[in-house]
Amino acid sequence: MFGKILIANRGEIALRIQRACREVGIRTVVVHSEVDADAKYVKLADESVCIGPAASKDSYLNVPAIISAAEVTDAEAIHPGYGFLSENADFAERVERSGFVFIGPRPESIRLMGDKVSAKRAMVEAGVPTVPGSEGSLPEDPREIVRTARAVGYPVIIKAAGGGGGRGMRVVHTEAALLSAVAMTRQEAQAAFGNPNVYMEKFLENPRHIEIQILADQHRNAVWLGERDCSMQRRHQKILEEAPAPGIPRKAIERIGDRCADACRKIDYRGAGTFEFLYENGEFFFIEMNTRVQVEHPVTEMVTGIDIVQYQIRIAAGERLPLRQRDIALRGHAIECRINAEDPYNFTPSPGRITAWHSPGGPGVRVDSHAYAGYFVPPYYDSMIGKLICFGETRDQAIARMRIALSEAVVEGISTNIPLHRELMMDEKFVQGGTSIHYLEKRLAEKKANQG
Ligand code: MV4
Repeated sequence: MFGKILIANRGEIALRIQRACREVGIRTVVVHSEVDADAKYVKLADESVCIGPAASKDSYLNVPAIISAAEVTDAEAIHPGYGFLSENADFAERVERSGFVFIGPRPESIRLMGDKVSAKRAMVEAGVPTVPGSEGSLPEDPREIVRTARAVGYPVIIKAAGGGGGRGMRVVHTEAALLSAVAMTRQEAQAAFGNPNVYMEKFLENPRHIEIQILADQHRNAVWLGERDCSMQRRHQKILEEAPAPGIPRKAIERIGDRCADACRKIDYRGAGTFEFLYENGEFFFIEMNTRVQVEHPVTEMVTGIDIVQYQIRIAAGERLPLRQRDIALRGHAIECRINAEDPYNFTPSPGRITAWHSPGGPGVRVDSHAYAGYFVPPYYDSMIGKLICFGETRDQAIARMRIALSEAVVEGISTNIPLHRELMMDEKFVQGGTSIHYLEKRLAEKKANQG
């Protein structure tokens, strides 16, 4: 096992990774920007290295500075967390070439999944169901594009191969709008990702966003750890996630989970990963794979009892997964509310000094946060300041505990989205379960209209 790991991230996930390291007996180095120097999670690490000014590009994205920090502190491995460099294949490669272990998949896997066209092709080959659409990238020939769209059937969606997470896509409802939409998506894709390739899919009008968590080791062992329902989102930002997904037959989940684990073995995937699906009319359609630990991993940890971050480290160290699929049982229900420093209704960021902070507690309550009374939320990074996760034997119990936890939570000095979460926990459709990816935006629009 590693003696020392460098954490190339900040905030709650830097703290989460430290906790996993501490449990295994690994010393930690945290790298940080100038504005994060005094944060308590930096002080909690065994060592810390300032790697540059506040702007991410000068610090958390500064590859030479991060590698140097690993060299001077004698770290053996680098954990990238989520965001920042976590899905950058060139970074993973530079880490390994410099003699460190990248805690994540092989660079080849990151690259394969980073290109959404090659990711989809790999999934088709591995027997994972994908959204019907073009076979690979769209050709130049306009007649062929028109023919493909007719075969798929309108509405279609044009997506950039270099995109993902909602960037670089366009819905097309009619043949009249098709070719200009393809041209514009190509141009934007070239400008944003340096890759003009685009592909076409049938546009699913009202799906849910369901994802499968997997763990795979370096010895072709792979297991899936159940699913998460991440449909509650606004502008591609998830607000709340839960496990399991309400109302989806277990048999259907088991079938798709087994396909995902199989696919991992076929492509020799290593580490933690997430298969993203759209779910509509009882069917799953693969859209993308994330090759990192995700923000919402705790809900899976709560219902499986498995420490995903600890396994990321063990897998990177070459250990064999001691888990067999039949040993993985889901128990109860977990819900995660992302706590953001933002206006709860217009969503503008609300950085600043937290003057009062009270964390909720009690049975089944987990708070993953680096914040505290006196902490200054810097304006330079993502507005998420923590996650409140509640477990219950049933979904109703998880909701009941989340209501209580949200009523106990106190954050003063900045605005947070806690009031929105309190409302959602009382929302009839949410309590019923199974809302689509469009539910939250529709609900917010209705509320705004009613206010005049
Ligand atoms: C889609 C879709 C409907 N049909 N693909 C958005 C993010 C990216 N990961 C894929 N996305 C979508 N792809 C087809 N064929 C609708 C979305 C989508 C979405 C997906 C997941 C979560 C939230 C979303 C919000 C809007 C659109």
